[in-house]
Amino acid sequence: MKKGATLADFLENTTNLDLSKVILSLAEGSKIISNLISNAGIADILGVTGETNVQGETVQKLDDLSNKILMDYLRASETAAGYLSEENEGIVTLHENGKYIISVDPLDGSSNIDACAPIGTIFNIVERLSPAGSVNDADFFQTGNHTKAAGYFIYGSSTILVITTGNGVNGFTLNTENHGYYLSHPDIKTSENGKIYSLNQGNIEKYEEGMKKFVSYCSAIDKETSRPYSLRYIGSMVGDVHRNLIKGGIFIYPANKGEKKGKLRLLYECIPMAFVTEQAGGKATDGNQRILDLQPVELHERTAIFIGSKNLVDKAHEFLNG
Ligand code: AHM
Ligand code: MG
Repeated sequence: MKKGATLADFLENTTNLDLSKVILSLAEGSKIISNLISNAGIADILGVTGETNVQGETVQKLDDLSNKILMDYLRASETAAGYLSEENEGIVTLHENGKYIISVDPLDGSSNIDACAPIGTIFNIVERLSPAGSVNDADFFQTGNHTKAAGYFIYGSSTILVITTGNGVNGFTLNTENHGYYLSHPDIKTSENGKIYSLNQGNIEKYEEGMKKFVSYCSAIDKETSRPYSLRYIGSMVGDVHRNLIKGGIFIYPANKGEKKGKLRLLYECIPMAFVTEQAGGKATDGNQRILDLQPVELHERTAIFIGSKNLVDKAHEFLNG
């Protein structure tokens, strides 16, 4: 489809009506979130709520607001059946007759809010398995191979929706004047090679030997392979993965001494980002298996992740296994 197409037109041509309704309701919610983020300092919604979420993490006021906004908009879509969020302990039935199950990180990288750095909303959509009525955990425990649509909204210098319905990746920029999403990045393909590595290098002493060696490889001088690579780490998965998707690179959050399964959540962070990345020609693993092949067994479970340019992920594997 040509640049400038609306999100609604794009969805009409690429997916079914029920799934479109879910995606469009997420897009409407994201517009409210984007506006709140832009005006956060004035509206006095920076800072924390004083509560911790189910994972023991500090809840920012905007985490909480974003979660409520997305739930409300999804409920209004009527085709969304169930909702899982980083901010809710359990699953929520939105519509007993709904068809889709949505797992969301409402505001990823939220510790960056006060610093005005890019943050995002990540979503993964699968079809429900249960019959009409309340949804159950099994509806959510589907591997990434069952994902029907996934993507993220990045709230950065622009607000952009990057989405796949399993047929390539497209980016839509939010027009701040008429509040529509328009196709600005058609058919995004990520480079096979990259010159950026993104990880929390401050944790290096907690990394396993193979990881330490991979970091040394990235920072070593070698003209032929254009090393050293650049280290770029925002601390916002959406910001880091988006930059690497556009420019080529690898983002890693590995298992380490304090975090045996890494930090990032499988259902609403790693699976959707992996689906987008694979659809753009990249690769995503837990250091061993494809992220999309991992069988979820807990709502908020974590996994290590290696994601981005194919050859860089393969190179990291060489060090992990050797
Ligand atoms: P959040 O979902 O609570 O915001 O946490 C996830 C974020 C990711 O966006 C980012 O990649 C990671 O946490 C950064 O963690 P660290 O500060 O340990 O490097
Ligand atoms: Mg997150």
